[in-house]
Amino acid sequence: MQRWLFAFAAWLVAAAATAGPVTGTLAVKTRPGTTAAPAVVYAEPLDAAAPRRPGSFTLTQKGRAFQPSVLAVPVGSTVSFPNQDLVFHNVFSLSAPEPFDLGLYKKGESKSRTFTRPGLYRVFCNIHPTMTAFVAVVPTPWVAIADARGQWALDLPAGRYRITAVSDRATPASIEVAVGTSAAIAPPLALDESQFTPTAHKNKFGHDYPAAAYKKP
Ligand SMILES: [Cu+2]
Repeated sequence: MQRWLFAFAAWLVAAAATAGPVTGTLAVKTRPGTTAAPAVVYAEPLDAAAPRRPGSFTLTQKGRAFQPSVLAVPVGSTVSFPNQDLVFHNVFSLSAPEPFDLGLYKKGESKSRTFTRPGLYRVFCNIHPTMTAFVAVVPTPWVAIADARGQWALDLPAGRYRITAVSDRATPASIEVAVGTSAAIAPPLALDESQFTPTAHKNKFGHDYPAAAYKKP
């Protein structure tokens, strides 16, 4: 019996180890003359709870921009926001479920935020309205950003998954996929950004930025 159990356990490990990457394509419908926003793709297991694997990530403030502009992290992760500019910056988000404000800070300083709940966070600076970032906090460790051609890949253990794509210009779209012990190709995903209208966001108090804030330095 014990030997059988051992053999079964070894098979499970082998199955997990040999499950190949799941790849797929994401098509994005855009408004004429625009390019698609970077899209986040993540996989949630359907037959078990997703393991919790938080990590440490960095979203730099440089050249009066957040770099990268899109970040995808597993829930529980900590994101640092170092200021590498000569001017002061602020970091805030009014997005549910956990809006936050890291205050004002200068070059060489960094503040961080631990995201304890999944959500799609639009991140801004209260001084510079052109600074925008999108942080997707997802309830699973399996997350990627699709490349410019819409290709994505996730290394998933065998099992069934819901795979979701989302960007800050489109509502999420999902498919389901069963992963065996070899590489798999997922059904195509599609996002519709065509209804997205760019609008000026509000400052951290919910007010318009002063006109002077939009002027180049
Ligand atoms: Cu700023």
